[in-house]
Amino acid sequence: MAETNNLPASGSWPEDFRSGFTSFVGRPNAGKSTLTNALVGQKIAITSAKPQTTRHTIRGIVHRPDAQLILVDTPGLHRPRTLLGQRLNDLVAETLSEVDAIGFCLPANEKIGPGDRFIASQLAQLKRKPIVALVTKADLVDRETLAAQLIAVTELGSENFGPDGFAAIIPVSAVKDFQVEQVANVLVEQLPLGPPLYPDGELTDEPESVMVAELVREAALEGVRDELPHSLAVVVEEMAPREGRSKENPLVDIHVSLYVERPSQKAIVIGKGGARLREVGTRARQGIEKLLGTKVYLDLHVKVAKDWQRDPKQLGRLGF
Ligand SMILES: Nc1nc2c(ncn2[C@@H]2O[C@H](COP(=O)(O)OP(=O)(O)OP(=O)(O)O)[C@@H](O)[C@H]2O)c(=O)[nH]1
Ligand SMILES: [Mg+2]
Repeated sequence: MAETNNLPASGSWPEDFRSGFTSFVGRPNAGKSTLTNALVGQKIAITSAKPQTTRHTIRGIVHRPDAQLILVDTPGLHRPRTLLGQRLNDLVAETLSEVDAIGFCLPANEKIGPGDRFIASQLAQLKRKPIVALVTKADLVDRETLAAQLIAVTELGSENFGPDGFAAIIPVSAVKDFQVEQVANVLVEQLPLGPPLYPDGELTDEPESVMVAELVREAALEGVRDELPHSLAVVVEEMAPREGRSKENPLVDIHVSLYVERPSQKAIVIGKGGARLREVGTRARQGIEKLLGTKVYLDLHVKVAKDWQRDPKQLGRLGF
């Protein structure tokens, strides 16, 4: 939860200051994490073209003169097929019950489908919580398609949330920075009056080790196909400053394990003569050095954890 130190002194924020939590939900790949990053103004959540990229809730904090908006990015909601899928859905349900308002992400370039209706019906059970529809990826469609989608979303709203429907419907493009500010404005309107909950300047409460593991997973997802993305889990085993380095030239040693479900997948991740793993390491290291602001020695190991997505014991060990 929020840190108690470094918070602004009592009374140093305006009387009409608002603060609170909102969460983005939507099908896998709907653009939730990209929008979270755009609002926070920094990459705190990894994104990819593969569905089910996000696997845990990530808090991003938007600081404004009039408000502090805490965004909780969640894994995409879908009908679960594995124990991992079930755990992710449970996590989303728990998050939704705790936030002040919800942003329901519906991509502009995909017709509303059973997956969206499933989510709408789940949201309808949360009584009296403002739900804002965000029509994401608006840059990918022309005006007519966008207009048609806005009408379809309006209908989805009145079907599930009574005649008033959604609290608002906003088309947005996180990639083209179209209406991102407007999304923040509307979400802030839904928040209760209250003091800042996080210290000024803090953009996330994600531990560094988790961000590091996520950057490695993002790099490893790049360019792989089929079922592999779901089979991949990443754990930071050790992270420590190298001893004997000067203050001006520090180095952090990071040892990371990449878990896959089958030996054949291990071969894919490693690549011919280790070429693919080296590429993953290089790409991840760049992101990690930016995050930590120091040079990094990154050591990657690929291991097989047979069918971990379905195995409660292994899921626990991998942090789910
Ligand atoms: N053109 C365009 N692409 C976008 C936009 N927002 C997201 N994308 C792309 O859509 C894909 C999915 O984005 P994510 O933000 O990872 O989606 P997500 O909803 O967090 O996905 P999960 O975590 O898997 O549920 C990525 O390839 C993004 O680059 C947008 O506004 N415009
Ligand atoms: Mg995501």
